Amino acid sequence: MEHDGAIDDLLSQLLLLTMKDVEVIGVNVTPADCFIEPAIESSYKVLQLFGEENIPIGRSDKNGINAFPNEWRARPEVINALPSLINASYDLNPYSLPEAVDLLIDQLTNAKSLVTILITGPCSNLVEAIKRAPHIKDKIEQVVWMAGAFRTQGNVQTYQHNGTAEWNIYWDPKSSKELFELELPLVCIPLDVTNHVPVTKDFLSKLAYQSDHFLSNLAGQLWALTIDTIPSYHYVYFMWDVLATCFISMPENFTVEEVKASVSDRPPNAGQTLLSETGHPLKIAIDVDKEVFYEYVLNQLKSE
Ligand code: AGV
Ligand code: CA
Repeated sequence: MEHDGAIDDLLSQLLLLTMKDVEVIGVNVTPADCFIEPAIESSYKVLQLFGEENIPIGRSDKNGINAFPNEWRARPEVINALPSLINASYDLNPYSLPEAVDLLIDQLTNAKSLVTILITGPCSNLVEAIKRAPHIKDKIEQVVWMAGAFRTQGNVQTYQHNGTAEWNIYWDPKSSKELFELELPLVCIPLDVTNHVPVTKDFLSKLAYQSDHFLSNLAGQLWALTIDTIPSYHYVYFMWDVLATCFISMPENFTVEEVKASVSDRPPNAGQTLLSETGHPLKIAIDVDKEVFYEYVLNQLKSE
């Protein structure tokens, strides 16, 4: 798993660890939608909840081309102070961890079978890993990436930009463009489908009624941090990464389309994913069975 430390990235890591058929062989953290030290701490604490602290964590020190707002990056710091995580022991030196690209190359090189790469942040580590060690391409079964906005507006609202891009691509449009050009077996879970699954009060209410389960209680605390009061699209928190994570275990509940697309790497639409016949083949999810999805998440969070 490649994540970038935001609240739904941590929830996604947690959810992935509840999936009985999934063996997680490494977690890379990139300081995109987070600052790195607190994000490594929470990532490690989540592994520890499952007794999985032997899963290696890789540390990325990449700087994106277009940084996330600091207010968003600072939010994950709160995670480590939550009642369910504050006392989890944390005896890890974040500076002693392997570098993310090295870890990715090592884990893929040594893998005995094909590997699925779930990316819930930018794709910069993967692209650099393939440049440095092209042989790892043959170890990739599939890349599942929460990224893009194909037939809908983006979620980047900033200077020098026309609002067409999704943030995970916009952070590093150059690597994103290169990833599409590599033509890997790639499935994007873009805003087109994540827009269907907001974090609703109804969902949080159901979650709270099952909060005697430790994971439900923790997840409820995490999602509560995402509820903003301003009722505009840009303040709605969606199940972005959580939906992409569910694609790993329930792909049959998604509608997937084969398309051709490329990525713009310059203003005013840097990071826009453009559908065109001259683009590169990939798959995009365009719909999901919402009821099944919300039910599945609630159910998995009852496992501890
Ligand atoms: O564009 C969605 C990506 C997902 O990987 N992230 C959040 C998810 O982790 C960026 C993002 C978009 N809007 C945000 C974001 C918001 N309002 N707060 C924090 N991050
Ligand atoms: Ca993310």
